Amino acid sequence: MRTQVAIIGAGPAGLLLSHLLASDGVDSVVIETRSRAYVEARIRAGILEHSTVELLDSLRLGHTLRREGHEHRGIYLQEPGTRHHIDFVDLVGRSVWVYGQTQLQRDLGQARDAAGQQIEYGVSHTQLHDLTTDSPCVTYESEDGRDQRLDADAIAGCDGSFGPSRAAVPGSAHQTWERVYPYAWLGILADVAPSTDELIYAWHPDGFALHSMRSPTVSRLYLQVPPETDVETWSDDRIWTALSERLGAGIDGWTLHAGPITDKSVLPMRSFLQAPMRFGRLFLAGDAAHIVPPTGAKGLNLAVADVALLAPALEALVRKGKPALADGYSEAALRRVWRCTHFSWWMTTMLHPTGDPFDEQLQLSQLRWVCSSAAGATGLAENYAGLPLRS
Ligand code: RFL
Ligand code: PHB
Repeated sequence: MRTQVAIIGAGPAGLLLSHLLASDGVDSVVIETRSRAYVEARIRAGILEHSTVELLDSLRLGHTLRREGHEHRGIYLQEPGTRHHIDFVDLVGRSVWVYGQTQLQRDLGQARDAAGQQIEYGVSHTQLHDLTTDSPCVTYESEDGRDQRLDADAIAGCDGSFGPSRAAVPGSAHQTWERVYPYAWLGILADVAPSTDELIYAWHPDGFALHSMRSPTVSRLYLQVPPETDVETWSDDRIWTALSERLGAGIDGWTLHAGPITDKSVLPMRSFLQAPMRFGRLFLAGDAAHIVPPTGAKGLNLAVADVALLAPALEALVRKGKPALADGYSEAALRRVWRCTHFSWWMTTMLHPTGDPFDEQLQLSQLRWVCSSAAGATGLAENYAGLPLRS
């Protein structure tokens, strides 16, 4: 098989890239290890930045999002006894949208189906070859057990944090940075109406808690827990009691509504970055190149921002033979990646107590400054609502 761009991974980065390339007249084939049902059911991100929503609108991918998603003006930040609203619209003129990654994944899948995109699910043994030549290729085994070879002008590694693309770059040709945080999140999905109109990020001496949501009838909530936590040690009752305490039951008569928990998992927290995001004819995008802790809601949005830069670069390279944008891709993408890496680290370290009394006082001092100073609140709003794409 031959195509112009071989895309490894049918997550948001891979599917959106194939969509952007097609609108620029570039052919691609997407390969994916998991089944389509698995990819579309994976519960992950929930917040889309302003620029992500604008991009989806501009590609006519925003109808369902506009109909079923929910626009939020800002977030609540709190410490015990005090809840403060940070209004992004007032501060920086931009909002965010609550829209599950599962929903976005389905929208992208349907749009690619309508365009006749070739996507192979259920592949295995994906390997990348000849990356430093003008004709790289990917080999893999298809779902029905046949050996396949996909020749291309370029390969887009959109295969997330455990895919083979990142590892295909020789150690001598890249640098990595990593921060592993000494805590994890216990995340639940519950069939209960959210107890808040906008997300609540709560600092609490027992640990951070977050009240997010997916729809008017489904809530998504998180608790800071030790990294080695066994999910079985957290009964539903224990989870709701901890959430209720940490999220501030009693603040101005507020209460948390409990309901049936439909999903429960523990998520490790780390920052990771591999640069450059290019090796020869291999271009990395999304989680394949960088991971951020979820506190700033940046992972999915960064994946979108990467492919918004990568698509025109690949179009110029493979259709017009002009390498300038491709040569500048990594540096341009990394500016935003580092900004989001810093913001995610900043939000994370402000909100997760580690038991050190000095650090806790610094966290509270910073939180109070963000809530009381226009400069502090604007900084958070600007980063959370998202910087313009291609800035
Ligand atoms: P994905 O979504 O991981 O997709 C990569 C795809 O590559 C496939 N793959 C392979 N395909 C072929 N051959 C191979 N050998 C392959 N190996 C792997 C995988 O099966 C997969 O389908 O990466 P992508 O596209 O870069 O998208 C990144 C986002 O998924 C990720 O950053 C976000 O989910 C992060 N994230 C959040 N981001 C936000 O912007 N806002 C949020 O509120 C937010 N919350 C979250 C999150 C991530 C979470 N988890 C579990 C990681 C909350 C959670 C809990
Ligand atoms: C989510 O809804 O899953 C979510 C929202 C905001 C975050 C992280 C996760 O910062």
